[in-house]
Amino acid sequence: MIVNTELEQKGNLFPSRIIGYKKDVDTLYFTTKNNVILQVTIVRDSVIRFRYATTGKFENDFSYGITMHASRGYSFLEITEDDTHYIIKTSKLICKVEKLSLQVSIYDAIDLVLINEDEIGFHWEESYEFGGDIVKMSKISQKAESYYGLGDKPVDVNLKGKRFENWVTDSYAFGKDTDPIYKAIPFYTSICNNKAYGIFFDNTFRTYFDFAQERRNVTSFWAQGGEMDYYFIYGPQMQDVVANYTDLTGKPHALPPLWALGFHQCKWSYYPESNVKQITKTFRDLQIPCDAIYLDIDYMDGFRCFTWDKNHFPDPKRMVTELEEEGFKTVVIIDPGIKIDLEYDVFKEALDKDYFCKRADGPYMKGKVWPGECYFPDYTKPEVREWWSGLFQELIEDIGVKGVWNDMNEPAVMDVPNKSFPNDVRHDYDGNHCSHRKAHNIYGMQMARATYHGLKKYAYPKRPFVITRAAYSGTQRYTSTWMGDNVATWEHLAIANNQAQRMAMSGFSFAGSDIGGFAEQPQGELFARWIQLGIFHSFCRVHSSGDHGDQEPWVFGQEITDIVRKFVEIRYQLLPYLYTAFWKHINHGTPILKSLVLFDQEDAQTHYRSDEFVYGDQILVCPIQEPNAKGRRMYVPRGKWYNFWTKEIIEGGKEIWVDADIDSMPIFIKEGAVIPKYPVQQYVGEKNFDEITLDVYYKAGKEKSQLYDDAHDGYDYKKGRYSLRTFKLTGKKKEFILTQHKEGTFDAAYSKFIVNLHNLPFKIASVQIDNVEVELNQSEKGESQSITVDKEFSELHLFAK
Ligand code: MIG
Repeated sequence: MIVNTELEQKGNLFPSRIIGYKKDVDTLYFTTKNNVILQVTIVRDSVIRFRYATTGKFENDFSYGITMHASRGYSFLEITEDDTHYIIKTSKLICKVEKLSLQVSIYDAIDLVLINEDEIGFHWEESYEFGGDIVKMSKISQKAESYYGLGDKPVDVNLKGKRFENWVTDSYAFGKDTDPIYKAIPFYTSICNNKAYGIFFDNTFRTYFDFAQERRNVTSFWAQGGEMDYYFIYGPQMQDVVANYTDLTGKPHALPPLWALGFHQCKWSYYPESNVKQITKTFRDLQIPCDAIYLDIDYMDGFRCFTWDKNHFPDPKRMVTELEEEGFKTVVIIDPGIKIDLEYDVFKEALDKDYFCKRADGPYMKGKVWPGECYFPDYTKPEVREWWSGLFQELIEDIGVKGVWNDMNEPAVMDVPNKSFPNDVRHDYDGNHCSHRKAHNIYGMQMARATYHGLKKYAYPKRPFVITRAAYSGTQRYTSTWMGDNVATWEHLAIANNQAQRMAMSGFSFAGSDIGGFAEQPQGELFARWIQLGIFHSFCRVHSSGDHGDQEPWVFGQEITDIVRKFVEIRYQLLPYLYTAFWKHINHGTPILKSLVLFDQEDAQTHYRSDEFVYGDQILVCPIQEPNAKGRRMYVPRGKWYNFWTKEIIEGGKEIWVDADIDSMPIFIKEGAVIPKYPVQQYVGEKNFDEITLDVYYKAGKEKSQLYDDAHDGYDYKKGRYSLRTFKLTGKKKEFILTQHKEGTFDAAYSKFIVNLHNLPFKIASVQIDNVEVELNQSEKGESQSITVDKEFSELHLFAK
């Protein structure tokens, strides 16, 4: 047992020895002599929840982070005890609880290797000011241990040696290492000795994480209130840790409509209507694909939510309909602050129904935002969320707006030092009444949730699309997100790259940055390089503050315009690949972007790589993050990869130089991959094409690829109206086989396959489709051969002479 007098002197309290033990099905309770209770719940064989009470009693068990759909159940559970410990065994883990100190250590149940152990473990400090405790946990950090996750932190991928704070904050023009910023995702993954585990500290108060910063051998996390309540998630693969965390906190409730994965154009602000129309027309004139146009706060009447400035937008419904006819979806911003104005029906109704947040002693929470003095709905109250959802009826059902963008929901308040509500503001917290200290980090999440339910209802039978700025763990169930107010600098391009990767490994895959930078004006070169990165983020939107000049693809001259078009076209061609990755994400919790460490944790070289990432499962990307570059050095993970442009094959596991002039970037395709491609369209659904391209990257051996498809909107896919094609490739010296297994009842418009075969080691002499010899319908291009299969097939068999 550790007796730490120094810590005691600082006012810390510690559990004493265990005097009671009780088991209730999947939950164990250990009670100490000084009335501390440790509750251990076996969620799954590899997921254990630890929860501590210091007063002999737990709070009501309620969480916004954990989804009701989380998987539960284990295959094995055995509890034994010896002189010093209680020993809990599942099929994956052994957890020992020390009788004298309540300290926990966790081992792999199969090879008995220690995965994680408490240093001091749980301890706390009583909070005189607010009551309750400051709850703390300290764990041993092993020498080679690395740490990843925590959402949007603008730092390199590996968190070791750093300390962080989680408190969602409006952070205009944040920079590298600014902390905290917009999101609070108190979840990290650790890797040590090739075993990965994760910790999700489900506490919505201001939380802190220290990854061996203060003390080299200790990692700790603590919160300014609430309970020590964390989930230990074992891999040993990082991919499984992230998937299990995503299972706990939830996957997106539905696939996004495919248009939401297209290219989006935004600015603060496009108005009046003629300006909006001129922007959308230029996209079509220049043939740069685009699916969505955004209206920022100036579309409203005096920034009153759910109103329109009729001078600038005389007939919103007509405009939205006309935009839709040109293939543009309209997305509008909605902020939480409601203007104090008794003539304004939204304000009046919320006031009458008592929906606004109040201070501790009863006055309303008044704060200044864009509309001037505002009150703020308490989205933590179910009735208020229900009301808020209802407000979207006209916008969505009648006017035809397709997406809603929730901003300022940290909540941001202007002209006050802490940029937000004061601590004493009261919240319903779904019946668990509390102060803003507890509700702050989930306020924006609950707003986005209410918005999502409104859109879901009124967009039906179409799918909703929501974007939020503030988020807590679990927000990914309802909405996409962006990184907030970044800056048009090269450093910010690298930050955006890191943030998107980090969000993906934190369970939030539907994310992207303001392409080109929000504050300040990018040079054409920076804009082009940012587009190149942005097409590989699931949310792909250009946005800027607009006060430094224009930021549309064509404002930087012909050369840049052509480069932007070229890359946006690649995004549109790869839409079926991205859609498939999204499908894997919502079904299996697989992150859409994979940092190299997540892709191949066994290779220690990947543990500190920040720039390169794998998009989906098979495309390796590395953005150029410096001016005047003709290429860059990058690490290629193990295995063989094709250069996307030259089709040259590279053996990975090493750093290489890659040429990439301004019109190119390093992109590699995994050997054996079958990459599906749609034809270029100016917007999703523009063309009703009858053929799809399969880019096949030959491999001597076997490889599996998948292609998911459905109607691209609506919910029929949930009833089986989807198609999941599994391709299995077998490459031999003089023979090549591609089998296709199709699942689901959806029939796509295409039934023709253009199969491009890269690096096939022989010249095709004959072709069999489903065991029947067919006439050779073939063309050649450099090293690549191409054949067209004009029907659905189960097996394509190619032979050399
Ligand atoms: O105080 O609505 O991050 O994307 O354009 C600024 C205006 C408010 C901040 C958002 C930004 C948006 C801007 N908003």
